[in-house]
Amino acid sequence: LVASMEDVEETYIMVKPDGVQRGLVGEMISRFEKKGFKLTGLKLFQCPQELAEEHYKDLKSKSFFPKLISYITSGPVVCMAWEGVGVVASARKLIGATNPLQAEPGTIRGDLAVQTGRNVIHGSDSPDNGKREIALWFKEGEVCQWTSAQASWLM
Ligand code: 3AN
Repeated sequence: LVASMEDVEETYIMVKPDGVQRGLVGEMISRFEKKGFKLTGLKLFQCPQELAEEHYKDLKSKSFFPKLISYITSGPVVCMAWEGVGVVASARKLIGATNPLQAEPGTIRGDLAVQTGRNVIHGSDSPDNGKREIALWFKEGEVCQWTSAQASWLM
């Protein structure tokens, strides 16, 4: 069963500073790999203030915005681009609810986090935002296209 290229989406996934500091990077990458998605971009990165503000610009009016910006810039993050059929919604399911106490066991936040303000990972909420965020966090040449050995039977 070969999916049409039109069904292939891309999403921006980011291990937040608490995930890096707690040594959870491998665990989180592993969940997306095992699911069967394709990693097309990966880097450890200290996020500058302006980029954090641009990324979260829709939340600018929220009371927690300053705390959110200082959290995201408090240490390095791991930036990832993932590709696959239905990857945007599926990644959100793998990640779980924004409030980790409401996230189902088995999800990343449900298994690994407690506080909304320290919820270890970000995932784009729509295909359009996936494209926008990958363009925001990666420079040209940092996202790679490659053919997975699994492609012929999984995709
Ligand atoms: P999600 O990351 O699940 O898409 P959004 O887009 O509603 O959730 O919120 C973006 C980020 O803002 C969250 N990941 C979280 O870090 C932070 N955030 C959202 N709501 C709160 C809140 N009530 N208090 C503190 N931080 C929040």
